[in-house]
Amino acid sequence: MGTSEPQVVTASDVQQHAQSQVTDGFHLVIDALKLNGIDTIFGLPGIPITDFTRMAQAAGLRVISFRHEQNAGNAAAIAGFLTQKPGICLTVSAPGFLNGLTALANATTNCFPMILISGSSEREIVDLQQGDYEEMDQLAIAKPLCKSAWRVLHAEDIGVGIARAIRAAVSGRPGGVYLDLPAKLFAQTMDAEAGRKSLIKVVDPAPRQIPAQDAVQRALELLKSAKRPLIILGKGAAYARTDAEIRSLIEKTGIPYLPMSMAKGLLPDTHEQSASAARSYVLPEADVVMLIGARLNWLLSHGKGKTWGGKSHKDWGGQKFIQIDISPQEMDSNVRIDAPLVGDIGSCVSALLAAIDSNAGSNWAKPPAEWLTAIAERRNKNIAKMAETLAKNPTPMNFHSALNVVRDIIKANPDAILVNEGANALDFTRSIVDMYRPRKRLDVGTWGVMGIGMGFAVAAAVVSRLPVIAIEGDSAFGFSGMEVETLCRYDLPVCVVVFNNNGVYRGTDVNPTGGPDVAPTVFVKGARYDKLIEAFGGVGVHATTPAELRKAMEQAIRSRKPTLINAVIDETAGTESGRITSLNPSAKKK
Ligand code: ADP
Ligand code: TPW
Repeated sequence: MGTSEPQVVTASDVQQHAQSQVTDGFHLVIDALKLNGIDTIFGLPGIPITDFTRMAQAAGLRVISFRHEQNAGNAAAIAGFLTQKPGICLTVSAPGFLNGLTALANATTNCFPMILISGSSEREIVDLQQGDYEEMDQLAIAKPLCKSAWRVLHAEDIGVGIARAIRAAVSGRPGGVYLDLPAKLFAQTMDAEAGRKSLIKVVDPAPRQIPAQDAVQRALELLKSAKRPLIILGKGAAYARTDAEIRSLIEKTGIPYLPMSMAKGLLPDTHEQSASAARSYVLPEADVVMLIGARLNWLLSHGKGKTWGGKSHKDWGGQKFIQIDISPQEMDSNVRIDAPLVGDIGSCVSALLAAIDSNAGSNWAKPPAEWLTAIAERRNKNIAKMAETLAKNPTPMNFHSALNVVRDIIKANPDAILVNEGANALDFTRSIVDMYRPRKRLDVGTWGVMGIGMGFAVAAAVVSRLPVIAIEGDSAFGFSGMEVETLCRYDLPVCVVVFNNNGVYRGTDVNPTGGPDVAPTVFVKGARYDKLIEAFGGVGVHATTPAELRKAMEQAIRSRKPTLINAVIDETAGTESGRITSLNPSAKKK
């Protein structure tokens, strides 16, 4: 704001700070973050944090600026998921804070570790509600939406504040944390040596939680008794980074498994024990189900109802459940958990493997052949049916013919990170595009939230330096589309593919009154999203056939240039809300 000279923090300023006898709030926050291995901040500058962003950059932190705080927040959240370190989002007061809050709440819901740090206005004025610039009691508002929320008022407490924020974000069930830093704090000074001593390097921020032996035995006995066992892997398992142990458990026991969306690739989707293509068969038929880092929420139909073989939507199917989770309170949240195994996934899976070895050695009985054969039959049939659909080449292009290309591109580039949002664009991508490596699929998660696209894409490229492919419904893309400027500004190797079918879900609705407004789900027809990125120097491509899409995606991966492909999809393709049409309430009165 204002018209004063642009401020630049020079290397000599930094050196001066290092040598000076006093330090201040700005530098203590930066030093505390650095001391704890945090190297990147995602944010958006303004009063009172503009200088902070300059100083952080000068001090060697990577500061990635966004065009809207929600995208910076989503970036921080997914950086947390990908690195097991809390992702940091930095915002200005009131409106900036609120813009970041959706991402904080979403991170908490998804168990992603992140810290939202917001500058805030003067406490005395806020508390007396005297109308300060961007006045808001941010701490009170953040509290119900995250794991913990704190405010630091004194420079000497910054070390403790950052340490607690880090611990809260990554220990136990990971989640979002809010840290309120009033403007006045940044300018407070203190003796540099005392300041240095006040900082805390957090020791063992996410302590292992070793499961009790009797809980391990209970789980093992239940698993052994199973005639039709099934393992479900969730994104907690992907987050835990115990890929080898999980693979070993699955292969040693021979139990078929289902990966939840963001657990795809933990084992390659082409693994012979994957039951993904027989999901609707295995859920109701399984007799013992072991959940590893997955909750029995709506995404798993709450563990009951017809999906699980129950008679009506509230009836249990009669399965017995083993659940591995770090949160003891997760147990019995929807149905009875017969063998809760509480601890971190690494420790739990290792303990199970050790118990299997000492119980059965190499003689662990694989599941009965009838179960495996029945699954294989369904799976092969469904895969063959899908192959037929994918081989078709209709005009205009539809989701299947376009995703057949994406499927090949990911197969050829298994290290690329796939970001995915939309309704049909999400559901079809999840089921058609096989993943081969862990933590390569990032999507709308537990809430099914639109708007994660460009924030996730930026963070994935920044923390991994790997190519990123974002498959976006045209509506979904709109929530964060302005960040294509951010992709270009940082020259990130991101290829955005907008599946453009002229609207939310589809582009075919009509206004029943015949009036001039289009229907609520319809967008401008034939929009050219590719032109958006060209405005910022990126590569824009208009693709109307699978061949054009393939050529453009291959080129994007090769060049590593920020690219946006406007992939024109049949506007009649797709269904209302994708796979979850039934969640729409139906009107009793037509
Ligand atoms: P999905 O959506 O893939 O089914 P969820 O987000 O519902 O997965 O579940 C993830 C679960 O993983 C949460 O219940 C969380 O407590 C758990 N979790 C996360 N990290 C760990 C870990 N390191 N050890 C054990 N459980 C974990
Ligand atoms: C924050 C509701 C779910 S899916 C979707 C919306 C608006 C967009 C679907 O259209 P799109 O995909 O992206 O063009 P496709 O392939 O079906 O054509 N606001 C938020 N989150 C959600 N989930 C919605 C609205 C919604």
